[in-house]
Amino acid sequence: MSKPLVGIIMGSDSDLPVMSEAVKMCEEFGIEFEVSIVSAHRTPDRLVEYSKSAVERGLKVIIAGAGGAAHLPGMVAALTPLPVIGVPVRGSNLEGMDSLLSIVQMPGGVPVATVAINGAKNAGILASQIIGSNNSEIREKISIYKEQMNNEVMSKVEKLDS
Ligand code: RP5
Repeated sequence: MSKPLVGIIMGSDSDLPVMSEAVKMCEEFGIEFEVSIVSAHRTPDRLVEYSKSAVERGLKVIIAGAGGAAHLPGMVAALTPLPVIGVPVRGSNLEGMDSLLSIVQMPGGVPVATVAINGAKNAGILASQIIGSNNSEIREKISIYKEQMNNEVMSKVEKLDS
């Protein structure tokens, strides 16, 4: 097994059902990844350690998901030069809007590529595309994935039109 290229982290194990969609996409494109719980508020020292060691451990992209006062993706982005993809996880009270706004509204200079509420699938695809920008085999898998999506929709169009 080679070293993980994508780090998939989340604030709580309660985020796992959502974040597992990112795991699935990394698996689909054959990308090595690691999954862990890192909480900005409950394990702040771990957050710093994880973010600061990410480059030397060989990670290329970090996907960070959190709900509520979702400070995890932004804090990771503040602590690493790697690209960070933020996943707002829908909590029980504010339908995920709290999480979305906590993640998306970053100050200039510290970007987090924010996907939709519970959009972990797209986070996994985007991370794969970033890895694929420097790897033709992965790029090819992404092209095939897009072609399959196109074909699925076109077969529905043809059925409706006939
Ligand atoms: C956030 O608080 C986590 O990312 C999670 O979405 C939310 C609730 O966490 P638990 O109370 O379920 O552990 O930090």
